[in-house]
Formats: sequence, C-alpha cells, structure tokens
Amino acid sequence: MNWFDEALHDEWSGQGYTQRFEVTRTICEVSTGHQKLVIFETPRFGRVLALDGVIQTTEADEFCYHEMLAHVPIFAHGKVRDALIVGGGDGGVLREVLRHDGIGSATLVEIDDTVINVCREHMPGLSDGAFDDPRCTTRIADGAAFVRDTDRRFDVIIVDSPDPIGPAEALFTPEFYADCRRCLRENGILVTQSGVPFLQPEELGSVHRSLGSVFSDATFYLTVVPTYVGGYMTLGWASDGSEPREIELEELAERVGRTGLSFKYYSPSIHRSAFALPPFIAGILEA
Ligand code: SPD
Repeated sequence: MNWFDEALHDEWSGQGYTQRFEVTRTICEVSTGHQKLVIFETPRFGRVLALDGVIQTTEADEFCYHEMLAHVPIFAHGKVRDALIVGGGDGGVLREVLRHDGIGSATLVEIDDTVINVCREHMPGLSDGAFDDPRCTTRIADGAAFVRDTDRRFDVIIVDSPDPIGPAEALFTPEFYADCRRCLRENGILVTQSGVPFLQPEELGSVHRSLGSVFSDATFYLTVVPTYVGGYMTLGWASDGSEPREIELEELAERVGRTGLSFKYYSPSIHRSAFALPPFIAGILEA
C-alpha cells in the first residue's frame, strides 16, 4: 500500500504531527520550477492536490474553504463588481466568485501556470469551467508584484495562498497588505487564508499584526476544513470600517435569497457566527 504523509506540521514545522492518506493512484507529479506538485487519488477524499508536501485541496472537502473565502466578503459588501483573486490557481475560489451574477470581472493572478493547467486537466470540478467564463482574466504573475504595480481597483481581494513557506511568503507581509489596500475601492474588503491556529498560532499572530498595521478593521473568521488538520481554520478579514462585517442577519439573508444560490457550507447564519472566535484564538490576537 502507498501512503502520503503531509509535511506541514512535521518536516516544515517540527511538531511531529502528520495526516496520512492512502494513495490509490498517483495522477501527476511534477517539479514546476516554483514548487513540487502532486495530484493523487484517495479512497475517502477523491483527488488531492499537494504542493511541496502540503495539502492544498481535496475534491471532497474543498467547498468548506472556497465557499467561505468567496461568499463572506461578497455578501458582506453587497455590491461587488470587480474581484481580484491572488493565488487560487486550482480555480475553486474563482468558481464560487463567478456564481454571483453581479460580478463583472474576476482577475486571477497565479504565479505558477502549472497549477492552473494540471488542475484544469486532472481536477476539473474545482474550476468547473470558470476559467472559460468571459468575465475571468488570468494573469501568470507574482501576486505581490501585481498589486504593487497595477492601476486597477477592486471591490474585494481574495488571497488564496499556500502557507507562508517558499513563494507564498511575500503574500503575508505588511507591504503586500498595504499594496492591496491601495488597490481596493472605498468599502473594499480583503480576505486571506491564515492557517489553523491550534497548530499555527504564530502565523495567525503575524497576519493579525500585519493586517492591523494597514487597515482600521482587521479580524478573522472561521471555517473548518477536514484536511487542513487541527480544528478551526482562520480566514483574515480587513477593511477600513467595521460596517460590512457587522451586517445584520436579516439583511444578509435577503441578499443571499435574492441570488437564488444554494451552498454546501455557507449560509447567512454560518456567515454571522463565523466571526465569533473561541477565547484561545481571540487570545492569540490580543497577545
Ligand atoms: N495548509 C494549507 C492551506 C492552503 C490554503 N490554500 C489552498 C488553495 C486552495 N484553493
């Protein structure tokens, strides 16, 4: 039997902890020039994408992550026309963003074109045709350089990056967040993945300090993704005003109802409650 042991909480951080998948078939294994990419088949989670030994997404549980990264800022904002996705080459966030008819453009900036190409070929359900949507523009570029140099403005920026190891490190810096802020229109919202705080408390603390140094409202909301092991995952939230974060449940339900969309994880109540942080997570933010 062939097994995949994740490197994130063992080799990468020395915590002596791993999750293990039975691999029934290796679909694709390639060194892309940026990272080592593997897609493999498993009995429980379907196809799994790993970069540099770290699980990025699985066919079975990707909705828990992609729905929350996309719909929380879009519904909270209420009038998103232009969305920027930094990273997210597998297409899962793009797919969810483009379910909103009100979105006029979604720009996806991914540093590694191989991620896009192999995911489109071997995990097509992730993007589900989103890359062919005329509202989508794909740029193969460094996301940090893109936000530093672009004149474009966006209503939401969604940072769907790997952990801050290797090429993704630049997407966790105060400089990057300041460039994102410059690219946001008034009332714009930035969201970003910021790890599993039980196992990655330093990552959460550092993202909080960095976001807080740039935006007047910086906090986190929660999701649970079974293969991002360790319990709750935090998603960073930043804007210049707490109004979109404090939207009432009734208003949210009305906005969601108007779209006619249905979800597997997201709901107006989940949206509201996701901002309630357990004391052990709130404590990391206060430290
Ligand atoms: N610990 C892994 C966190 C990975 C977050 N991004 C994954 C990309 C999925 N679209």
